[in-house]
Amino acid sequence: MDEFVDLRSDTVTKPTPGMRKAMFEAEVGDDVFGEDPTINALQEKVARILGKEKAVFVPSGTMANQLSIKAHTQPGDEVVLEENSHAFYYEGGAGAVLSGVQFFCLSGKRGLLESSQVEESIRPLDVHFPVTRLICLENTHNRGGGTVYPIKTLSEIYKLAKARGLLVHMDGARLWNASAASVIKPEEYAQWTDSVSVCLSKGLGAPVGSLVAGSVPFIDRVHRFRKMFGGGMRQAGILAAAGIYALDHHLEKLKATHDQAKRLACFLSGLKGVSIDPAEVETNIVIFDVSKSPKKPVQIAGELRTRGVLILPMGKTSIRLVTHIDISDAGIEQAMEAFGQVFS
Ligand code: TLP
Repeated sequence: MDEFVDLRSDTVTKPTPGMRKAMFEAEVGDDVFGEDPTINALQEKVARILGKEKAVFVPSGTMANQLSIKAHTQPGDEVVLEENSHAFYYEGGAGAVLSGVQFFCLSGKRGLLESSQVEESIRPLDVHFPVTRLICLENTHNRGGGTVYPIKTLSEIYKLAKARGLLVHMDGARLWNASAASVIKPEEYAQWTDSVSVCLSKGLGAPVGSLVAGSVPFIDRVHRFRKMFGGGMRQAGILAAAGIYALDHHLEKLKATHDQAKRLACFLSGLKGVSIDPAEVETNIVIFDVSKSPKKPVQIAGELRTRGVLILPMGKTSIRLVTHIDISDAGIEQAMEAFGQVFS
């Protein structure tokens, strides 16, 4: 087998020669002293793209979410989010440990919440209840299948939040994908948030890095907690250079990865034992159900691996595929051939 077609995640991309050159040539300094010119340039660039006052570079999407929760809340506050959101489902209970917050989980439609649901979750002012403080939304929604929030819903939730004195954080790990799919600029999405986190290491192809953006006082708090959580880095301009390169050269490639996902979904919808509606695939994530297949996801993953295709089982009956900029059209062909054989 030459090389695997790796559809497990868009985190698996490797830095391109152009990106490595930019990293090699990056000017660096000690970022804990605020002296890394490349990090400063990335932070300014991302703040500009998101239409926020300030942004700060952090090691991961998980840290970006958790720092945002920490900086927005006090221990004992309640955070409203969707039950399949990354900040709740995949971050090891960090909100409880690091910020002492309680989560109020709502069930979204393919991960997306409506403002009426959010409204119902807001606690009355009463000594029996925790204080509702923060709403976290994920755009695109990973476990929802790469779903894109309608901008109208975001504006409704934000207006509700402001009317009730609440804050809104957006986990925009894949905000770039939402933007590529909807042709709505990242700053238009970000205007309906108090803070937004974005990732450079998924979809965009950089090896490491996320940013949190928001108001100056908020980012100053995030910056303080970043140091406290051990996320202060030194000559990390090498990493920031990869991020700048990714924003300059890879954003435009995302749409093609969405087309690949749609192609895979259309093909899968014709296979026996697979349930998926290709019309629901909006970005680069394809989640399909195999409960009608005699094979379990783990067995399917094993059979695909022997055919050079890597995928991720998601629970007992679903499988997730994620397309990304390191997958060629020949790779998509190879994957379809392998799926055809496994589900024959
Ligand atoms: N998602 C990863 C896994 O952790 C599941 C993936 O392969 O999709 N927010 C969202 C919406 C994410 O999908 C992820 C990563 C994160 C945050 C966390 O980012 P990192 O891995 O940088 O901590």
